Amino acid sequence: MKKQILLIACLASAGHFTIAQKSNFVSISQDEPEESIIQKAANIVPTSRQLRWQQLELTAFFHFGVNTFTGREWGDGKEDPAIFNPAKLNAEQWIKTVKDAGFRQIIITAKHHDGFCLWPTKTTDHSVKSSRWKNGNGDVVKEVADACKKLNIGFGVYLSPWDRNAATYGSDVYNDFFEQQLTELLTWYGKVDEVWFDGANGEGPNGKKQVYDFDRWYTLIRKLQPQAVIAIMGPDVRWVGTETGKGRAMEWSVVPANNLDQGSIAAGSQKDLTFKPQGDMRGSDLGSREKIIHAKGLVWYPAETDVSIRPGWFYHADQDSKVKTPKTLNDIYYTSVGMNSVLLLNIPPDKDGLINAADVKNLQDWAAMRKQIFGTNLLTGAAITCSNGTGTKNITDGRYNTWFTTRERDTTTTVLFTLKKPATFNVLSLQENISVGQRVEKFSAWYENAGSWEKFTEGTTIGYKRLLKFAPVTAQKIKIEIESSRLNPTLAEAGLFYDGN
Ligand code: FUL
Repeated sequence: MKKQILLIACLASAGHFTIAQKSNFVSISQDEPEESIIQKAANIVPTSRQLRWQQLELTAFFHFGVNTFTGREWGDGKEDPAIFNPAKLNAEQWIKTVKDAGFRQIIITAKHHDGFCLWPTKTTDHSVKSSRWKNGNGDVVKEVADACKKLNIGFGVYLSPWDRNAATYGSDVYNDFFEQQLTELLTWYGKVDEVWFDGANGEGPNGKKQVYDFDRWYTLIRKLQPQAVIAIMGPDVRWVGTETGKGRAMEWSVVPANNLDQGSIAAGSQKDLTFKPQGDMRGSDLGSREKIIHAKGLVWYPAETDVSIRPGWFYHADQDSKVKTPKTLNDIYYTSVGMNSVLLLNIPPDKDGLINAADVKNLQDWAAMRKQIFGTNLLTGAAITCSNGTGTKNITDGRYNTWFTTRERDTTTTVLFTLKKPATFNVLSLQENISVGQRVEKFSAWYENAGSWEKFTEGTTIGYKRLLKFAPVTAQKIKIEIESSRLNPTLAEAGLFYDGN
């Protein structure tokens, strides 16, 4: 609870907590009627940093460090820094590879649990300074940050609070040491767009555990890089709860604020559990009416789905044949981006300091597959009608910021599309305009078949994006029914596509 209060104070001090109706947090009084709680939930909106982040859709993770050279997944902090020698390192190749595949932001593991720093930190010698790479004069973080700037994509850092090398781990001094590392990363490399903390909290070299001072670190990030989202062990972005690439079919970005307790996030962050029916942040339902009506507060806290393109987070040569196929990556796209979350796909550079050819090829083929599927919206050019809506034409223009809604407080609607000629499709894409809130609770999609309407798919939440795949349908008349919404529903985009893979 203490953490919760501090967290809210942190958001408030950052200037993103207003008492106006439109904010990313509301509190709820004890005897508040259900209707009022639902109205409040429908009016919670992302902060500008959260909105920017959600619209990225695809972000890339680069796990790189001493583990790349030892073949381990978790180093013990006793590695000789000399082993780090990515002789052909070319950060532009990393960034170009992911940018060409549609990624719009990256996160580099500046320090993993082994404590080895990829930048020449002043806090420890356990870093690139003591490696053979560039005779100790190199800086991986700088090369990556510069490449991001040059190719114009977002830049983020992963800094592991768990440090198996730092002698001070397990004492207050470690929190100062960590703050200094964070300060270097946030002041030496220009703009930082995401800071990623995981919850691992194991023992340090002296067998002690650390009490992390997250609140102090959040304040520092807000001060030095106010546009950066703080992810996972942080207030802006929530871990979806698995590392499988599969999100929730019903994914609410508005959740009870009591869920933000950092302790329960930490407890689950190392585990790949299937969603539990209720309880902590890993349940299958975090934000339905039943969940929010007993909350003390509600907050915009969207999901990020992290998964590796390989079985491991770090590069291992014997996994070159196990790189996820374009089809598997595409399935993950449906269950992450298509389930109202951002995909954080890990693509680990190899010992040479390059993205391996196997990963490059599958990323290129997956990007081509997405272009082929989503390049043609079969609803484009259709006649659109809706008895209680406004501006329906805007929902197939490919622009997120033009949108449709119903008359105020109309919480159901039917949008009818008449195509110029029949088309065959098996994917439906819907997007709400989340800049006014997430509202839709239930929808269905129908096609006209010889004079009668048949349902071809349905769902609960939409959020930023919902993708649904179903058996192919050929039709000329299609209707989307919003059956339940917390307030007048919005649609920013609607699309029908054909995925032949
Ligand atoms: C976890 C870590 O323990 C893994 O090594 C990896 O970095 C993953 C993304 O987060 O918490």
